[in-house]
Parts: sequence; structure tokens; C-alpha cells
Amino acid sequence: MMNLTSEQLRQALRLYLVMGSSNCAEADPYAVLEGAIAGGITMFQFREKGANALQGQAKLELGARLRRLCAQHAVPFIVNDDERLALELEADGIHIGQEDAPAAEIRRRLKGMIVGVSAHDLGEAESALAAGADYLGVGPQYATRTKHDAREVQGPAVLERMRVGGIQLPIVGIGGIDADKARAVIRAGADGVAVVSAISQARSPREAADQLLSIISNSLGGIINDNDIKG
Ligand code: 3NM
Repeated sequence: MMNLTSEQLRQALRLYLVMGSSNCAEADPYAVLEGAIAGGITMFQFREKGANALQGQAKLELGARLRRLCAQHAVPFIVNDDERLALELEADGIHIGQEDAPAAEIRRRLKGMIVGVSAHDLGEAESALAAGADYLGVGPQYATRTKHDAREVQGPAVLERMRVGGIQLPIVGIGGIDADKARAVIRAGADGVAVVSAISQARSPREAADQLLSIISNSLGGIINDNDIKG
């Protein structure tokens, strides 16, 4: 398991690919992840959900292959929701929603793992912080076709409200983010973006990741310069 400092985690959240087999259409998820890693993704979440999701042994086997690929490239590997799977795959972390077990309990059971929590407003961000979350996923930033039970679109303004409200935890924006929208999410206060379809459904996951990463890096660089000027 990787032991990341909070600053390293912030860096790792820059371009976070979230994906399961059903997000890859006809493509092989292993090949999609390989391309995405070559294009520069900085973190990966295995999220095997939805109508056609793999179950049982098939889910475990795909997870194990993707986990190894991430380990070979030193890309942190996070499991969505499933504590047992996270342990079995020796994941670097787990990502949980508001409906799942409280972050504090999970943190006790999964010692040393990164714990990410989905938060939709300042109140949920404060609770997640108090429960010991290491980072927040905040969405949906824009309309998404990937998550059918996503909440109402929040827009990047929710990130500003969290930052103004004093939340300093690492944050990724998620939901409907593509190359055209990544900049606004970073400018509003996110440390990175999490995407499903912008990479997994791209003609070239490698090129899509590469393009997103340069937009994100440029946008983060712009923020540092603004602060330099002000300071
Ligand atoms: N969580 P895409 S939106 C997994 O709002 C997930 O918490 C969301 O997929 C949230 O990048 C979402 O294809 C799906 O829009 C994001």
C-alpha cells in the first residue's frame, strides 16, 4: 500500500480516472487503463457498477488485473464502495458515498488506506472532514450520463462555497467533466478532476488523458501565478 502525505495525495488527484467494465463500451478495460496511464492519469478508481457490472469472481479477477497494472506504474488504486474487495485487492484506498458506512468506521477497519468521500455541499464536506476523510469527491459538476442516480447538477460554484467555508482537504470535481470544462472546475477550487466517460469512451484514452492533464496542469499553474501576483 502506498503511504501518501496529504500533499502527495493532492497531486495524485489531478487526473483521476474512475471506471468499470461497463464504462468501456466495446473496449477492453485493461487496454483503456493502459492507454490512460500512458496519457498520464494520476489516480485510478475501480468502480464496477450498473446493470451489466461484473460480479463475484469475474469482478475480483478484473480488479486484480487492473490493480497490478496500477502498481506497475505507481498509480494509486482505489476501490469504490466495497470494503472486502479493497482488502482482497490490497488497494491503496476506498471511495465511499454518503449512503455507505461512516468514514470513521471504515478508517478504523481499513488501517492505512486512503479514504475518499463523496460530498455535495458544505455540510457534507464538514461531516466528512470530521469523520477523517482524506479527500472529497464533489459533484455532479455538470450533467452526466454515467451515474443514473446522480444528484442535481451543482456547477463549480459548490467548490467555491466549500473553499470559502474553510474546507482545505484535497478535492476532486466529478460529473460531466471533459476537456472543455476541466479548467472551470480547477479555477473554482478543485485540486483535480475525476472523469469516467471523457477517458473511458474516448477514441484514444491515451490522447484524452494527455489533453486533460495538460489543461489541468495549466489551470493549476495559473492559480499559483495569480496568488504570486496578489502576494
Ligand atoms: N459520481 P462522467 S458523477 C461516479 O456526482 C460519479 O458524485 C458522481 O461520470 C457524483 O465523467 C459520477 O462520465 C459519474 O460524467 C461521472
